[in-house]
Amino acid sequence: MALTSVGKMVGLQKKTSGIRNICILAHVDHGKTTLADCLISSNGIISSRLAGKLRYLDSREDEQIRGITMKSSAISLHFVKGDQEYLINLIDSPGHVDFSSEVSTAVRLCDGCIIVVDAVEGVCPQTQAVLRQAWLENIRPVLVINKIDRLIVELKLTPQEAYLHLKNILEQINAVTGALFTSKVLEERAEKETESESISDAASGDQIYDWSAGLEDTDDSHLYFAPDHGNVVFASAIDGWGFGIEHFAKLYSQKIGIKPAVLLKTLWGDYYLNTKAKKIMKGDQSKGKKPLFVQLVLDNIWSLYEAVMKRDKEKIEKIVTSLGLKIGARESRHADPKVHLNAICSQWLPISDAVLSMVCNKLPSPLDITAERVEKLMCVGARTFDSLPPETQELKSAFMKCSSEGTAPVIVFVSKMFAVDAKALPHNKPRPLTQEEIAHRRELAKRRHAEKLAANQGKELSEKPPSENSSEVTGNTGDTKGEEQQHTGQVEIVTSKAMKEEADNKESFIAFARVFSGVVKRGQKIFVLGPKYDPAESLHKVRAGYCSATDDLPLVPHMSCCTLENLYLLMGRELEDLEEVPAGNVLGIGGLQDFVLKSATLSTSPACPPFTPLNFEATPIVRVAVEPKHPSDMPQLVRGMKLLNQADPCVQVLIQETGEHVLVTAGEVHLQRCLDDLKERFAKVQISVSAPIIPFRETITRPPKVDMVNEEIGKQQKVAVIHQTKEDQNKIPEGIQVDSDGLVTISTPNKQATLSVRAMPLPEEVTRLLEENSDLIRTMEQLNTSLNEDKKTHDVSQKTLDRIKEFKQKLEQNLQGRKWRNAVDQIWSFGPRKCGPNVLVYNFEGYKRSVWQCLGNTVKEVSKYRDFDNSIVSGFQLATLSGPMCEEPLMGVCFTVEKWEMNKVGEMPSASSQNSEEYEVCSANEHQDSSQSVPKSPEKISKHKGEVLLADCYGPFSGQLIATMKEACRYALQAKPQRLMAAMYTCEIMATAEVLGRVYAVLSKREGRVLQEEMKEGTDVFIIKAVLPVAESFGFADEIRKRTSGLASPQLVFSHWEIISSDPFWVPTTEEEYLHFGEKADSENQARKYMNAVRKRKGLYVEEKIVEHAEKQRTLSRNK
Ligand SMILES: Nc1nc2c(ncn2[C@@H]2O[C@H](COP(=O)(O)OP(=O)(O)OP(=O)(O)O)[C@@H](O)[C@H]2O)c(=O)[nH]1
Ligand SMILES: [Mg+2]
Repeated sequence: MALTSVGKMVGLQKKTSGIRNICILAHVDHGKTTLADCLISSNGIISSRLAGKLRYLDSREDEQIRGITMKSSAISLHFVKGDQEYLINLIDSPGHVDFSSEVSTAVRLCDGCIIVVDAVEGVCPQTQAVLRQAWLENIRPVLVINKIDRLIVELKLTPQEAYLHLKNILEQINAVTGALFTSKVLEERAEKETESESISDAASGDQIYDWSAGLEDTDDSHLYFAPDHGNVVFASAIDGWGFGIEHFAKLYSQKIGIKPAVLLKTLWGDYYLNTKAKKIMKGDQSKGKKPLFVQLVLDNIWSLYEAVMKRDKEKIEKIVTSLGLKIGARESRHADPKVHLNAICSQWLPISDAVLSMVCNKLPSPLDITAERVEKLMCVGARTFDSLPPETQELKSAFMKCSSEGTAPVIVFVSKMFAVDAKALPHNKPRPLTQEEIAHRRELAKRRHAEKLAANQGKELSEKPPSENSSEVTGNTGDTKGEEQQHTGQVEIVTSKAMKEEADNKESFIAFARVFSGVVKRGQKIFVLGPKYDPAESLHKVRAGYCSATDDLPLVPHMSCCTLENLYLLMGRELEDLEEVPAGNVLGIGGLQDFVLKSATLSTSPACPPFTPLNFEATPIVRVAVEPKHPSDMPQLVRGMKLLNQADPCVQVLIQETGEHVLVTAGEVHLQRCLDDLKERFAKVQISVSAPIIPFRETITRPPKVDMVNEEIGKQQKVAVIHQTKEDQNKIPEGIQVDSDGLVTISTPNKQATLSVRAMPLPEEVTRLLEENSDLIRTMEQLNTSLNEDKKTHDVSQKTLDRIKEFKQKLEQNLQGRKWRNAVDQIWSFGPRKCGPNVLVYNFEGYKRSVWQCLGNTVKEVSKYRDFDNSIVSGFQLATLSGPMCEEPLMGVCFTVEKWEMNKVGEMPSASSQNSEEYEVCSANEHQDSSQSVPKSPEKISKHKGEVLLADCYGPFSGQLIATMKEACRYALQAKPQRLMAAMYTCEIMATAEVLGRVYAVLSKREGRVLQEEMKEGTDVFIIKAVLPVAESFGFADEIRKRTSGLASPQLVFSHWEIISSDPFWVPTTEEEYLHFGEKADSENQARKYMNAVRKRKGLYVEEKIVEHAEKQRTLSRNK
């Protein structure tokens, strides 16, 4: 097929109803890029022989070498179906978990997606993950079951078995969709219920609670994948074939004389053909009947494969002629039967036709965007759509219309920035000339030639021919005279040299974007709205419709104005210049690198809200520190890291307090790619990389009941008095009282305040709850801050309030018993960073400010504590950010402040006095009394208080309080048994029975734990689910691959934190323990090993005995 010209594409871009923006999603290696190749080859961009081998969209070198996709990339295809023409903007995405952020960026720009599933492997973890992502973005999926050839060639299934296997896969995938759907319906129903509840408050008390009510009256049939709905294609991308059942329904309706509609309904399912009666009967397989699908479809494919693989020439000939195909001699004589097969199949059942017509039929055009999706895109965080300013709400109709009229506001979303070599930009490279241009040049050259001849004849040689415009002479038309060629050649060299120099040291960033409304034009001015931009606050500052020069743009937070320099059509490895792009299209935008970091919303209307942030599934967890090999290269490295940060949606680049430059990536493969990019593209300097920095968490546990040799504690004699005292020595702080129950009491250096703090481990479920709801906690924090500052608060949606209430309830359910009484109501703060998995609880009289303020019942706090409570919270934040073991963040700890005493104002002694007992201590009640008794001079008091509290030799009082609180928390923590927590990966490994043993060996060597092992139905593949500490995971995937000769390949996904059961400070104290471990206990203590490694890395003091008794070593032979 001929290449489609850019002009044609531009024409198609204007017909919005014929546009399909789609992405291909799947688990790693299920054949996305191969499928994309087949679709691309239908447009003549690559030859059909190379389709599947080239992997055209894997344009990076490392993608080709490793054979996995790492970046999503887009290409526009032209497809004709009947008399309709379509423009398909196709995005290929990576399947490896490390790159799941690339999937998020792709999904946001699309209206539909093709889910690819390997017919052998079936539904894998990433298949579920991408289905969930598609679901979260409200985009419609269609299914391609790929690699059916493997069922024939590798598994050697019979058609009947293959049918059952395929049916099974469909059921699995529909089960995943079903689960997503059910959860959503239930949620919606709950919402409706609360609404109606508030209207008719419990009118009928004896209503029966029927949880399935919502499910029954919702039609969900369109959600499921079913071949008879036309949303499933069976394919083998590598062999170039694929079909939907309508193809066969049409074919056989003529042959056997049954209506296509009937066949379409019965071709998939338990139906069989009664040949005598010429009827289709519903039947079961127990009667030995072949289902229609087997009889009419699979049998044919199987026999074709058999014939070609066995090189049965006669049979092949028969099939080929009966199908009316023409196979070239080259293919039919090729040594590899696969080539022959590919030639036959791709003519018989061309995969691109099947897939693209399914896409055009079943997936929506940009015009069909749903109101639900629009509202979801426009409402950030706790906002409701109704709370947006009216101008903003009006924009919804622009979204829905997706209009390209001149008056429509322009709305564009940039989902990621990607770097291209400046040399690859269209205006920097010579492009092939179109026919018209060649003709035009020929004309020019002829004219010039004629002029010259005429000049020669008229003997007027003094005038040179007028010099040509350099932009016109980049190619060689083949028709010009040698003289002109020289001339043009020179111009070309000069311009290209200058460009080359410029391009050499420049990476150009292109924004990967989609136009949701209006027409973007080159040179247009547009607002760039950051994720925190709030139209409600800023709209009045900017005149509506205002978007002129950047200079006099009023200062509006999170908003800037820029010019769209270049617009590109994304064509895989190539980019094509465009002048304008109408609504509904995916495009590349150049010149935004100074305005957009990773993603942004662009609009001509300042009323436009920023789009909701992308849903990222992966948690960046692998950290390394990088530094240049030559210290003088530091500036380049810093610049390079900045570029890398911009070019990758998921990487984090940090500079730590220690001055280290740290990269945080999603996994090993991602890390490798980032380092390669840094070395070769962005920094171009030699770098050295530290060993991965493994994150830990610190926590405390309940005191153990048994000791290290499983003896009950307290029954044996403690013998290790030496250890005991030494341990205590470490902990003895001056002026700090620790009672037997772990309550720590400590005073500020100026003795003005005394705090008592206790640390307790939180139940596991509570920690998990806190982690899951960290976003909610952050929202609560924002609400509370604005409440405290008496700022006008945002309209909080009822939904958010309900979520907060529900969260509180769940906490209450999990924190029961005497020691947690009132704890939930008295939660003061979360930490670290005010949203972490630790809590601060106050448990003293007279204080009332809790995190639940935002739920309404606010009490204005007017106690003496008010001025300083921030210091206490800050101290807690600091303490939870780095624990005493190895300065890693805490997790699952509750600190209770049981006493907070402040000396009575006005009786301030000098700070040097040591005797704190003398001072009168006031409780909150007393304070209230005293403030009532001296109501006349509040200023005086505060002035006095301020003077005394601030002026002492220990520095500002608030600072002292922070430090004291931090110390108190640390000692409280040390009074309890401390433990390290390790980050854990889960992984799913697929392995065949032969290599199973070796997989287990590797797992146990690395402290992995197998959770589950099951056999995949119909295959000899085992699926092993295991957890593995992140600390032991480096090189794990490689080792497994090597040990199993590439048969097993795990993907590691961060799952949770787990307490390491051994005590890092443990030393033997009882007789049994001495017997078992020896005096030094120098056998492995995993927790201590980890702890010391972290301390060493951080340059902290490590208590390690290297040699205890130095003895001269002697060899026996010398001794003789
Ligand atoms: N037997 C068989 N192999 C296939 C088929 N389609 C793809 N493959 C092979 O599967 C491997 C992976 O294919 P890719 O297209 O790179 O897979 P992918 O889904 O793009 O992988 P990632 O992008 O890394 O997630 C390649 O070796 C392909 O040759 C098929 O239909 N049959
Ligand atoms: Mg790929």
